[in-house]
Amino acid sequence: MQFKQEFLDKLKNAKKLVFFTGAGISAESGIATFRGKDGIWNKMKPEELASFDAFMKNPDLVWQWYQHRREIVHNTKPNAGHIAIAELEKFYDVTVVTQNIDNLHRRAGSTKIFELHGNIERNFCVDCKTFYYLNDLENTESVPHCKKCGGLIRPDVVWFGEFLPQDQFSGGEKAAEWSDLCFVVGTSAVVYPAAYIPMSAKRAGAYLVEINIEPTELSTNTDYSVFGKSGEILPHILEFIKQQK
Ligand code: BJW
Ligand code: ZN
Repeated sequence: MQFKQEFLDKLKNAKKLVFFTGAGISAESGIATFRGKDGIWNKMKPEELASFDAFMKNPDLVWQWYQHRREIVHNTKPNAGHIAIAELEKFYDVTVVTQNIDNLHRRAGSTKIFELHGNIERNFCVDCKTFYYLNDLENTESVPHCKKCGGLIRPDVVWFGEFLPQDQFSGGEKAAEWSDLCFVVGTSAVVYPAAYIPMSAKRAGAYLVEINIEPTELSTNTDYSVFGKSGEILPHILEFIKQQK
């Protein structure tokens, strides 16, 4: 695989890398993306599943949808893209800033991760905010209730109209601004405020590299766009670095 020389030179001299990732990086693990031909939002309406109003209107339906997605996540594994990012920690200071809730970066071995849209493994009570992991819950076929106050338990993910966890967003934004190279991998970059992060990185001087199977909203603003599957491209980048060091 041939990469642009300017990119390879930046990579050779870089110390801090940020990977800003979206659903596309997990596509090769068999997890559906949101938009595009086979995207989740083609079959389901986001306003009926991914908002607090939707949850309060039909908590069992929303809970069961997340249970179904948890099963998919539990039955899959990180792919070559996740693993290459984790291995790059041997050569660089690497931070992952992910919009994904699927835990696959952690399972691949990445150690510095900011999760902008929460984590499917965690849940909390909408009333008293007590956290629950799945093992803490007995009946998970219908929406569970809080052991302390009886409130509804929801997944700890960020739905439309909700604020992102402030520490995760500001930590991710700072890492991106301090990075030498910011890779934007497998995201349509249309959901805000997350999509501000790559632009903040570029404004602060980072070299912006996109890896996607097709052009996105961001493509006209990147320094380099590499089109192809992240599970194929990222291992090539790792190989190049291994040969240099
Ligand atoms: C591959 C590949 C391979 C495939 N290799 N690549 C109008 C303008 C601007 C903003 C807004 C607006 N109206 C509303 C808003 C705000 C809204 C928003 O941004 N909406 C836009 C969609 C218009 N944002 C919010 O509501 C956010 N909160 C907020 O703004 O708070 C402030 C506020 C508070 C109170 C009142 C008002 C405002 C919250 C956003 C939360 C997003 N939540 C979700 C669900 C998370 C939980 C769950 O998973 O169920 O997050 S939605 C969904 O989209 C999910 C994702 O993280 C997010 C981003 O999607 P992503 O990852 O980019 O996936 P795709 O499918 O879009 O793209 C996949 C890409 O991969 C594609 O490009 C493929 O080509 C590529 N690909 N295979 C490489 N093998
Ligand atoms: Zn409670």
